[in-house]
Amino acid sequence: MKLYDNDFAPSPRRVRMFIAEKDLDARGVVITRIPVDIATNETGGAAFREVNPLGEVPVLELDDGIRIRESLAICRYLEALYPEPCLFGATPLERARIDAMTLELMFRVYVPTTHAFRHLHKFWQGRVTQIADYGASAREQVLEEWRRIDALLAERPFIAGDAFSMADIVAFTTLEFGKPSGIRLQPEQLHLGRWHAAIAARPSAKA
Ligand SMILES: N[C@@H](CCC(=O)N[C@@H](CS)C(=O)NCC(=O)O)C(=O)O
Repeated sequence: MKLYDNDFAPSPRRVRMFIAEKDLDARGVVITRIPVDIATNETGGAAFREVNPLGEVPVLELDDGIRIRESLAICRYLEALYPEPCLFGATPLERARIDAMTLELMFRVYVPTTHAFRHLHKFWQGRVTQIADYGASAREQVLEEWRRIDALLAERPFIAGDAFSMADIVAFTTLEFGKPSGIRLQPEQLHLGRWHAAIAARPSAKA
């Protein structure tokens, strides 16, 4: 398999963390990383649009040439092929809880974090129309969400319950991605801080 990838972007990082948690490299599953540059707009170029008409990474290409896009769909596919360790839940209730937290994080935290980055950071200057007030408002929304998640983590060790899951991967990569836009863990967020330190200590956090 091939993974169209980018070292700095959060969506392909979700897939790399997932692959690392499954230890697929050590298990002999060959997934060759193909770097795609966002900074030079390789993602928007004609060659990459052949791979993904949306111009986004990650894309997983199977050995027969079939391509799967969307990080969550790619992880679901790999979970079905390599069920252990289970990262999307083992029982119907676990699956529902993990899906609920994963989707909540994607819509309520990840998407506004991308808006803060696009509208506030110099990386996008001259490439998109930046509206600073909109970026600042998105950042406020995200900071409020992390305050809420801090409170939620007072009651459980991981984002979706007692076990590490896909929801932790989405949360961790999103929190890390917020840094360049001024979205950071606050010193008083002790539960979020404890959780972040635990996830950062996992070998997959380096992926
Ligand atoms: N929902 C998609 C989002 C993919 C996405 O937004 N990818 C970004 C990097 S995180 C990208 O490739 N951007 C290219 C660009 O903006 O030119 C997923 O989870 O795979």
